[in-house]
Amino acid sequence: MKILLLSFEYLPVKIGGLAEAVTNIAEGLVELGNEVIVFTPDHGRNLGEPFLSFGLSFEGRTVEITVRKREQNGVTVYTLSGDVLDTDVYPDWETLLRKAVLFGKASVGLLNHIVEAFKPEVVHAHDWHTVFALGLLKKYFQLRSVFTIHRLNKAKIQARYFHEANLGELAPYPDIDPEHTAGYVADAVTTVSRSYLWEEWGFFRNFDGKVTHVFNGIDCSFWNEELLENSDKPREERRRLILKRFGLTDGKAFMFIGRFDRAQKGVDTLLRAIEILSSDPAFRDMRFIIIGKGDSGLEAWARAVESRFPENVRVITDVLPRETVRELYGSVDFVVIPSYFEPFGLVQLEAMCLGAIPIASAVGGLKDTIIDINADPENATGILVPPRDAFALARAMISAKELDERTLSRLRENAKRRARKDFTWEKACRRYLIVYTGSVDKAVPFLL
Ligand code: NHF
Repeated sequence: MKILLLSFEYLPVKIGGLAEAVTNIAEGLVELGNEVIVFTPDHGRNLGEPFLSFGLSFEGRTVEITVRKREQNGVTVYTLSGDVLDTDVYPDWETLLRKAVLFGKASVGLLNHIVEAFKPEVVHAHDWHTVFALGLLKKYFQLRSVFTIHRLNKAKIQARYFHEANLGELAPYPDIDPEHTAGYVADAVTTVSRSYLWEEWGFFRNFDGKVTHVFNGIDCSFWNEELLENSDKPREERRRLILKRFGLTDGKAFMFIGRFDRAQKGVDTLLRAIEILSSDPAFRDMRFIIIGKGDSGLEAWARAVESRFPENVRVITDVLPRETVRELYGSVDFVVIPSYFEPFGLVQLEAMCLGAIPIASAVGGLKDTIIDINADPENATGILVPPRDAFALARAMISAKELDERTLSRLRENAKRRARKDFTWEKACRRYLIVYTGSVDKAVPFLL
């Protein structure tokens, strides 16, 4: 099949999980024998060889667009540059909206040039930034189209952006939700986990009849125990060494890695849980490595917790090399993921590949990928807790600390197996192919 993917992130350009997801989908589709091309903004990176230049009219002036082309692991990646397409990936809101419009118009210029040689059978757009490109490619080329939501943004934008994109027909009201418009335009709408779809049914119900989920995958070839620096040492020894590296003595090790934000990742719930735990005798043997940065208030709170409990808590606000993160996953006992919501989540699966047991909020993709110890002790791969509940998280961490070695190794083995077998990118891509042809099962609200 000939497939065109649209995305604002594509490796090596990476801000969040979107880049990993779209790149793995593209490469997985190629491995299954499909021809895949990607349109993405250049973001000022100059990736690839110059391929094409053309002018277009944007905001009442002429803008010169340059397209670069590269082959990356079997995928043909076209990067579009010129004017606001060369800003940071996500500049300020106003510039981002203009960038999304220009990306849409430039995409039409590019497809016009290559369409005789490569007419896509489907266009697969990722997240709201691609709404104008999706709408325009559908309008001018009548392509079958799929829109995937990796994370709902839930913002409205003024209709004038649609008018500037020559898509006035999609903007009958002054304020438009671009995710809603993309869902309306597309022939199929997908999101990255079943639970997230139902948690956000208030949004997805607008597309009832053409909505389904396609789980993301995980590539365990990098997140692999055999590649650890200390792969020859037993896990307790690895833990002792990694804690020492971060200036801590040995103890049960819990790790958090993620953005310090107030909307999603829930580091505040973890900090509060640590404060609660600090008065429990079990706390003496517990170690917490907290990695991330972001909101300055949360960073200050994390630092304050670290200086109150210097024997137990280490906060790392530097960006760690992926290899160090891998060493951590392969050495700590537990990874804590206290997200308020999580469309799919990557951390839990990276941890599971390397035998760190996830303790996570029972939301979205976390709930779908982790089998809870209390719900199914035999097949469990981790521990689920209610979101935004620091007391529940504190209790779960104490009971995790008390688990015996046999139970821990069963959880680890189950988790590794589940990550490697049940959540592969190949599975995801096979399902996308079924979505592309229209024969996929749907989310149906009256079926239990
Ligand atoms: O894994 C890629 C990622 C998800 O949960 C993640 C998120 C953004 O929030 O699909 O997209």
